[in-house]
Amino acid sequence: VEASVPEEQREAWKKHSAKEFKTKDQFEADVVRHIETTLARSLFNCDEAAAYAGTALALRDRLIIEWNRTQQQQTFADPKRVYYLSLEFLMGRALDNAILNVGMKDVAKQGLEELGFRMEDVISQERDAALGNGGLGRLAACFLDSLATLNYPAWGYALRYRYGIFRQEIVDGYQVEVPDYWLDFNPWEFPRHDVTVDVQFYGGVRKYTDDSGKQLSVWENGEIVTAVAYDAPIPGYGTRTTNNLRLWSSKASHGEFDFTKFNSGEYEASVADQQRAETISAVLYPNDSLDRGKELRLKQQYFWCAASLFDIVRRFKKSKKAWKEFANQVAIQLNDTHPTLAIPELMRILLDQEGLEWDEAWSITQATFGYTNHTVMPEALEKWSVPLVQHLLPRHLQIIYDINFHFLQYVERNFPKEREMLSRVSIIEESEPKRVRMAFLAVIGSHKVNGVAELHSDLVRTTIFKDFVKIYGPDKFTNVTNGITPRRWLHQANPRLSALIASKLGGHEFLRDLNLLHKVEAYVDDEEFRKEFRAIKYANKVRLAEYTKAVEGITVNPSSLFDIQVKRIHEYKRQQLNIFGVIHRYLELKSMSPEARAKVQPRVSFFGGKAAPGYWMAKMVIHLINQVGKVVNADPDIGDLLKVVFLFDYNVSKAEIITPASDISEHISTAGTEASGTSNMKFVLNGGLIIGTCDGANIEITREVGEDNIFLFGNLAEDVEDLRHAHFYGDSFQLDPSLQRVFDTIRSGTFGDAGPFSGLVDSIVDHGDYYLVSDDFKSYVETQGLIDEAYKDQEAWLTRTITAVSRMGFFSSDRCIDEYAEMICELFPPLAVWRREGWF
Ligand code: GL2
Repeated sequence: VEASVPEEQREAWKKHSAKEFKTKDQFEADVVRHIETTLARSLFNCDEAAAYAGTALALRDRLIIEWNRTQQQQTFADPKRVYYLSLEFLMGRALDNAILNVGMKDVAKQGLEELGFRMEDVISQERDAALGNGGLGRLAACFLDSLATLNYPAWGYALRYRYGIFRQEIVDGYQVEVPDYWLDFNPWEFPRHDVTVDVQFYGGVRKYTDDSGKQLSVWENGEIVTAVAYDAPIPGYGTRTTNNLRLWSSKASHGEFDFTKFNSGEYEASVADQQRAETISAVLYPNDSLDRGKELRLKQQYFWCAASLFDIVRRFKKSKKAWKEFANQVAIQLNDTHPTLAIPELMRILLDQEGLEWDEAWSITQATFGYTNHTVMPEALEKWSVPLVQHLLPRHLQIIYDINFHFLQYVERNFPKEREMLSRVSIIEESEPKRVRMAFLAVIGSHKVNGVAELHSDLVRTTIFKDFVKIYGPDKFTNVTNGITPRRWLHQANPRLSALIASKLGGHEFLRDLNLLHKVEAYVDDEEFRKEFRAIKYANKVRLAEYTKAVEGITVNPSSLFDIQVKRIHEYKRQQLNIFGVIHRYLELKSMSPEARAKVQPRVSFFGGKAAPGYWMAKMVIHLINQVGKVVNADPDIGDLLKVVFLFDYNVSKAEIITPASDISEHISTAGTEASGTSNMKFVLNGGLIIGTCDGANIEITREVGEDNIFLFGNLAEDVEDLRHAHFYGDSFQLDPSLQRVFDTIRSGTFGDAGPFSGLVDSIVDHGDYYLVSDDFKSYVETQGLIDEAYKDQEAWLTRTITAVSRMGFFSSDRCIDEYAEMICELFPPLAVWRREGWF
């Protein structure tokens, strides 16, 4: 590797090379220097925001020193790198995590105190980096943490949205969306104005013959938009490895505005081009598990794939290795189908720019890509209209057709008797207009395909990709059950619990090897341990109660059972089932004698989550929750027996407060619809139990913690089809009388104007109840009753929660990342050796 500074001058460099702070004094010096010089403030006008900024900049310096070192080491060693392409990274706050990962928690806490600030206040000044919708984006963020912690040479690639997921406000019980402009001050990113890629759209394809007589294609005369790289350092925990998350921002290729147009007086046109270009990375699409097929979204996808692949190929070419080495050096993991265009894009580079033959280009491509599927729900599976792709990406459409041609030929040869299979597996759906099935393209272009929990991976194999299992054999399809990073979701969110565990296990090693948690089970009968465990849960509930009082103005009693459902609002996740259950509970309470009421277990039902702006049903669920809360919370008969709280603007940093405070959390999707879920893991790890359906990772959580430590209910995935069928064709649709009573109450106007809620009720009563709310209602309510009873025995409950925590080791995202590395990216064994022996 060539250095830009000659040998003789390097001494001065080495002498002055930046050093990371190590002591409290050095930390304070860095913070004060940044506050005084970078921010131009002083001790006379340093508020908490400035203290945050100074602290963040000091930490950033430190991270970037490690980042530089990591990148240099990787450049020299040139190992295989893994690239995680994800349109979403739901990072949350960075400061707390950075302080923790570099092991400077005490230094920073004391240093800030000496400078006159409380660490908690400083940390809470930071805005969340909310470049994602929900689980899929948060999973990507956990993966980055694990990749760095395990010393994998890994990069994340995404878009630098100017607006992340909208902020949610509640006005008159309705969701209102407010733009999330988060870039006012973002100390965590480094603009790399020298790292740019020109990305083409539209234009046409010209065929030509080169000097050797070979037929080639070139894509030309399109519109160019420039991608500019912004880098965010990703520190590993307890290691010096600091990886990179590269976010692309779009800008007009001719700079600020078009001078030719500007000079000829076309002022508006000159700026319009610039704005059009910038629109590409302007905003995150706020749909979770839903495909809307919008042109701008396709533009985002290609823009990001093209820039990322250019960057990856540029890095590979620096090593001067032969193309056949590409897949030994590069593993690209596709986080859902959003980056599937990377497949035809790599083919285009190899064929049109590098002059490779089809077969070689294809085998390189297939060996490079792995594809993770995150849902089997039809409305989420992306299909782009052929005319749209033709218009925007004419060369890619040709390549997709060629891939399809080769693939269908292969199928025809191997399955000559199954002609109907051809149309079923074709990448092109013969609809009007025709559409490109991105999931099929992703399967065909990858060497491994995985689902995200065992049940989900089974469904992937037996439903949406059934034919492909037959074509490629079962080995191509695998499972990697999701996980979460214990650094953020245990140590950061619940420092006291982490400290308690550390006190028994002799240190925090369990944060790097979560399986060590099993040793906690030995303390399940230890009185002192139990006492502290219980006190921690109570303190976490008090914290949430205070938060609820502060932001919602609702008083809740921390001794009540805290029942929490926080996640995106979606019919399949069935928040409607939960709120119908709450209404049922309310009606039961109302009809009870005072003596009976005195025996009831008091409960607070917390909800939180955003609805996609165009998702009417989800918005009405939010409205119903708020309206029910209004009535129930003001009912003097009810008092503390039941409270209903909708926590607005649920996001990652709020999850860190909410998650440790649950007694019970709800993961109650219709069986077979929630691919995995990851908040279920977070809640149990923090000492809460689950009420859930046999869906997604709930099943594996049950396997790990034991059936006694989870509350399962409802129909099984294998029965869902029959039940749906019966709703339409069976004997007349019968509602459980208590659900009928809930609907009657809603219709009677008890919770305000019933009009907005008619869709919710009708979808069940008149439109086939697709999500089986009526089928599962009874068993849901009964199970909630069992929970009330079980909770009364506080000692037994405590035993269950401690036992469950101790058995959660499997759900670390470190375990997932090792599985991906071994099975899919084939980074094993060299990196495993580095990992074990400490690369740095
Ligand atoms: C999701 C699944 O719905 C969710 O169950 C899973 O935990 C995550 C991560 O694998 O992926 N799929 C999806 O499209 N979104 C998810 O959150 N948006």
